[in-house]
Amino acid sequence: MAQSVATEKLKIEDWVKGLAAIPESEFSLQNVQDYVIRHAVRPESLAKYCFFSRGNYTRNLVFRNTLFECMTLCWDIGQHSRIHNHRGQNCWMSAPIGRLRIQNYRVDDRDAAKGTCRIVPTELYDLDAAHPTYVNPMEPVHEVMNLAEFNERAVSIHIYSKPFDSCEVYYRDKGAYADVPLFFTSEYGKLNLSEKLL
Ligand code: 2CO
Ligand code: FE2
Repeated sequence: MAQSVATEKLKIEDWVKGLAAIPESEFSLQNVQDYVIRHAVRPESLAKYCFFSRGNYTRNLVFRNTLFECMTLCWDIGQHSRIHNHRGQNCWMSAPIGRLRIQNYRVDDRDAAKGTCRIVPTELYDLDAAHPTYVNPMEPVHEVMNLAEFNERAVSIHIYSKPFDSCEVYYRDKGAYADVPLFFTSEYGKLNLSEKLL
């Protein structure tokens, strides 16, 4: 995946403003990836959007308009996502703090009536500050892992266009998949009231 050649390090708020200045007609996979490569986020500016939970990785909304949403995901050591898709939306990811491993999957024999499929591991790669990436629209099912062996917390930034609040989760052993809702732990720096961080 692309090598970072970031020339500018911005506070997250300024980084998001720059993204929001890209017109909808130019919000393409390549243009946004170019922006992410050229503009890095200052890790210390993420503090307001960082909440860790022993239970699960947390999702923290930084910005949303009708075109895209931007959030931090905070991964404690050993935490990982479920195997999931992005509802056909584009996704760009960077990790200003720590390192994450990404496993992509191919979906075979999808039977929508039965909710069954077979998922097959394909590409495996790492995400860190020097290596931002985007989800391959041709193979959009993946799993993100902060491996115990990395031995450090990670904070990644995800841009989704357009925003989505549910996704498909794939259960490898059962050969099944289902819709699940997605929730934010915090929004705009404020912990959601229903959230009980462990
Ligand atoms: N898509 C997952 C989420 O929004 C995180 S894995 O990386 O895209 O919770
Ligand atoms: Fe994802």
